[in-house]
Amino acid sequence: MAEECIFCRIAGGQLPAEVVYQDEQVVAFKDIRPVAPVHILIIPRKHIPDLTAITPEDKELLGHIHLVAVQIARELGLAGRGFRLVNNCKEEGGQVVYHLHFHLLGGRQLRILG
Ligand code: IU
Repeated sequence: MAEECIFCRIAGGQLPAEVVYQDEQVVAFKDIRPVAPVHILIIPRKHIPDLTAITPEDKELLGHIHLVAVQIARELGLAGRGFRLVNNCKEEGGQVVYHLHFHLLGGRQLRILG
């Protein structure tokens, strides 16, 4: 855990969040500034600053994050309609919080990225 990392503190329960799913490896919670009717962040408990910091050791974790995303999407009725799973990587990718996270977005028609 990185002491100064907000998402590590959310994962550790030291900061509040609307958690929708958690297990030994990941925590999923509602984004505080949602841009869609469903906007959930899925984070590993392990502190990984951004996507470029992953290693072969994280293969199983990354697969697990995707399985959790689909499970949450199903539970929220999005699996049939569709949704988006996004990672913003570093400055030009629009990353603001430097703890790896995936945005699960849905509940409205999403536009092509650009
Ligand atoms: P980004 O991919 O790093 O740009 O996204 C960070 C997201 O984290 C952004 O959508 C924020 O609204 C969200 N967030 C949050 O849900 N809770 C927090 O305490 C903080 C940021 I700081």
